[in-house]
Amino acid sequence: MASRKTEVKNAGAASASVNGKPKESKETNSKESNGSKVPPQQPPTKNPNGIPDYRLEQLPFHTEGEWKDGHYHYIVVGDTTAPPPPLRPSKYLTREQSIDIYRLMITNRRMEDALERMYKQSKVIGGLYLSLGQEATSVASAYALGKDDWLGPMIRNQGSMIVKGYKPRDTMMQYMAKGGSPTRGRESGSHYGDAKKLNVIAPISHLGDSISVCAGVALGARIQGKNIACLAYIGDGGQSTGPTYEGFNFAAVQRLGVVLVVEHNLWAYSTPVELQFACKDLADRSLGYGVPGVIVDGTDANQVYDATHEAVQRAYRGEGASFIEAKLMRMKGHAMHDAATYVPPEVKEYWKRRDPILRMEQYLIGRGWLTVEEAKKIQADVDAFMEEERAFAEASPMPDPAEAGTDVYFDNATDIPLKYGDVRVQNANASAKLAESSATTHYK
Ligand SMILES: Cc1ncc(C[n+]2csc(CCOP(=O)(O)OP(=O)(O)O)c2C)c(N)n1
Ligand SMILES: [Mg+2]
Repeated sequence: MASRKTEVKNAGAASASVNGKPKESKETNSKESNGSKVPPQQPPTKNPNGIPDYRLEQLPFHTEGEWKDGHYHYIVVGDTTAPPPPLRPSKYLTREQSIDIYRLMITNRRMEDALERMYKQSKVIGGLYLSLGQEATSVASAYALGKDDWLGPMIRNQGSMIVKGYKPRDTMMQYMAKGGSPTRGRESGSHYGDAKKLNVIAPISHLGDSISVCAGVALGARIQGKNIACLAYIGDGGQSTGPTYEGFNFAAVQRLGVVLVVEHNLWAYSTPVELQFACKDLADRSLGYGVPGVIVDGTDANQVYDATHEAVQRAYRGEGASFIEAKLMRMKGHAMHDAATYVPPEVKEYWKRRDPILRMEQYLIGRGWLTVEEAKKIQADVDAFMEEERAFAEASPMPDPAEAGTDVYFDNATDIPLKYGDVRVQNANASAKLAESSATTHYK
C-alpha cells in the first residue's frame, strides 16, 4: 500500500491506518477472511471486442453537435434520467482501507474547494485545474501502489499525489508560488514532483510525454533488478497524441510495469469525445498495444482499486504493462477560466448523481462499515485539517528574491541515485566493432 503522510491519515476520526500501515484488524482482505462476507461478485461483461467491462451500467446517451441560430452547440441524444447503480464490492479492499480511501477522496475534494476559494480571492493565480467527480479514479488507483512504485500524474491527479504523500499545504503553497512549496516558488502550477522521496514524476504539459518517462523509470528499475509499477494517467483527449502511443508501446514491447489509466471524462477542453476518436471504448486500443485492457466505472473507487491492484501485481511479476479505461465525467471546466457552458446541463445532472464520494459513503453505510455519524465525523475532521493546511500555506512566506535564479535549470552534474540495486546489464558482443554490433548492451 502507498505511503501517505501521517497528517493526512490523522485527518479522519475513523482513521484506518497508522503511519501508512493498516491498523491491526480481524478483517483482512477478501482473499483471507473477507471471502464469505464479500457480496457475490457479478462477473464483468465483455465489450464487442472482448474487453472486460466491470461497470454495472452503460452510458445511455451521447453528445452531438448542432448549429442553431448561427451558433454551434452540443445536444444530448438518449436518456439521462437513470439512477446510479450501487458500487461493485471490492475483491481486495478491507473495511479499513475502504474508509481510508473515502477519507482521502474527501481530502482531495476539500483541498480543491479551498484552492478554488483562494483563486477567487486572487491568492492563487494562473491555471487551476480541478478534478471534481474524478476523485475515485485518482485516489483509488494510487492507493494500489506500493512504496517503491512511481506515479506519473496529470494536472487533475491531485488526489493521487495526496495518496503518494504530498500534503494539501504543499499543493496550496505551490499554487501560490510560496518559498516553502515543492518548487520553492519557481513555478506556480501543477508541474512538481519528487524523484528522491515520494517517487512522483512532475506532470509534463505536453499531453502524453510523461508516459515515456514512466516507461523509462520502470526500465531503470528493471536494470537495477527490480520490477516496479509506474502508474501513468492520460485523458481521452491526450491519448490521441503520438507521444502517448510511443511511450506506451515502448512499455508494452519491453514488458515494463506501466499501468496506464485513461481518464475518459467525456471532454477534452471543449471537445466532446465524439469528435475526438471514432471507437466506442478506448480500452480497445489495448489490443493494438498487445497488453491486457479493462473498462471500469471511474466513479466507483472499488472498481478502480481492483483493476489497478491487479495491474500492479502483474507489473511485480514482470508481466508488463496494463491499460485501464476509467469512464467518468469532468464536472468542472478545463480550468477556472472555463465555466463549461458547452456541456448540456442534463449531462452534468446525470453525473452529479454519480458523485464518487457520495456513492462510496452509501456503500460503506450500506455494508455496515460506517455509520452516518462516523461519516460526518470524518468530514468534519477533514474540514478542520484543511483549515490548518490553508492557514499554514497562506501565512508562509514568498521565496527570497536573491535565490530566484537558483535551481531553475537542472544541474547535469547531479548524481542520480540508484534506488533499487546495482546496474545489471549484459554485454552481447563487447569485442565486436561498432559497425558490426550497434547494440552491445542488453537489458536483463
Ligand atoms: C500535445 C498537447 N496538445 C495540446 C495541449 C493543450 N491542452 C492541454 S489540456 C488539453 C485538453 C486535454 O483533455 P484530456 O486529455 O481529455 O484531459 P482532461 O482535461 O479532460 O482531464 C489540451 C488540448 C497540450 N498540453 N499538449
Ligand atoms: Mg478529458
